[in-house]
Amino acid sequence: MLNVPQIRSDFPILATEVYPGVPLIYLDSAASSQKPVQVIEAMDDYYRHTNANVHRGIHRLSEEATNAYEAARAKIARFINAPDPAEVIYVSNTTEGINLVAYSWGRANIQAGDEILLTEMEHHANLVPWQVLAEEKGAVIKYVPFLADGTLDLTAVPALLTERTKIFAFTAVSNVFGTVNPVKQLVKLAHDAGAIALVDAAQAAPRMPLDVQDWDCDFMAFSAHKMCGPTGIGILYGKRALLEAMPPFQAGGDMIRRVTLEGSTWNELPWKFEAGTPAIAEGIGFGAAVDYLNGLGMENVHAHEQFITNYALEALSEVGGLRVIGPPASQRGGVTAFTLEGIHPHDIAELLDKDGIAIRAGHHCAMPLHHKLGINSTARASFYVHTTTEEIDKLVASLHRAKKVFRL
Ligand code: C6P
Repeated sequence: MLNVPQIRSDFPILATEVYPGVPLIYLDSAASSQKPVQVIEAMDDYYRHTNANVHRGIHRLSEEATNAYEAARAKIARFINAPDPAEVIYVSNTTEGINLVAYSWGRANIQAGDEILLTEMEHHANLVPWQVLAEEKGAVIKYVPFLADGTLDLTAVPALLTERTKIFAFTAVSNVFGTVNPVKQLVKLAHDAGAIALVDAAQAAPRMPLDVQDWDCDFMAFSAHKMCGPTGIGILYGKRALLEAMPPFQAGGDMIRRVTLEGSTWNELPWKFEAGTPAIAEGIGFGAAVDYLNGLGMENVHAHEQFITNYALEALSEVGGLRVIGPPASQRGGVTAFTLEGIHPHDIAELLDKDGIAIRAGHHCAMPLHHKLGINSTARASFYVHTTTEEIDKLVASLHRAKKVFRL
């Protein structure tokens, strides 16, 4: 298990008082995680000592910056067990990673009448790029339904995968239900039907070990900022053969081999997909975040989340009128969305904030999921490596206070 007091001392922001005498209780890691000092210092060190552009200069600083930036890519490749760092493309976030696939692979491979399979629990980042593509190409989108407990209806998947299905894109962990989906099984079903599989790992990468070779997924995207790293960077993993066959996503410097006034040829992987000066400090910070999580051990991170989630679900069940959506703790990551009868989720979030507790309220960029449940929004508490049972107790006490304010 994790040494939580020691971990807490790594996160400077956890010493913040949100209001005088009111310490921060950060339960919004699923939106963006806090950053340990190791990540902050790696980025600070780059700016102080090796700041220069990458892949361009032959001067010492540029070489050092390039080495650090590419070393981070290699660490990320090992973190997801990618066979080759060239299959790891830096992107700005999960959203850009999925858009890259929809624009580059999608426009080259999807034709009128082809089918794209998604699920009803997707984040907008894994819905809208496919809707835009389908609209443009005259393709059809189908959705795997979710059941009342917030898990996917796995029995529906085989019939939804037809000979016209080109891609099955789904989330590994729901950002609302917290549901951990059976990725390996879903990828196999896609492959058996002749489709490729894309995994949205935005919520999985921070909380469990990832292995793209074991999953056998064709693409996978996630963001650094939800896993102790900086904003502005993420990765798209893709199998080499697919990436080689795809046209570039954006064009400009760095992604070319040779440019003449008549035309251009493309750089090799991964740089073919990385146009312009990249987020260098962020790449280095991403590498430091991977080092940090590896130091904790992803199995331990996962075990801690399960422990805290279990504790939270039990504690929340004692609040009258509170309804948690999603499956039991054994089937979910540390994301707990709920409604409280008689109080709007935005009012819950505002009252909790007065006690220093940061949660998210709204549709969490999953409007179709909420629509199916017949609600507009939920309140969501999300946990991470620094979350303690005392913080959950304070969440529950604050919810009781909120009910009193509303005379419930
Ligand atoms: N979900 C949340 O509060 P970006 O914004 O590109 O880093 O990540 C998009 C994204 C994609 N898929 C899933 C499953 C996600 O949870 C997210 C981000 C945040 O739930 C911000 S909306």
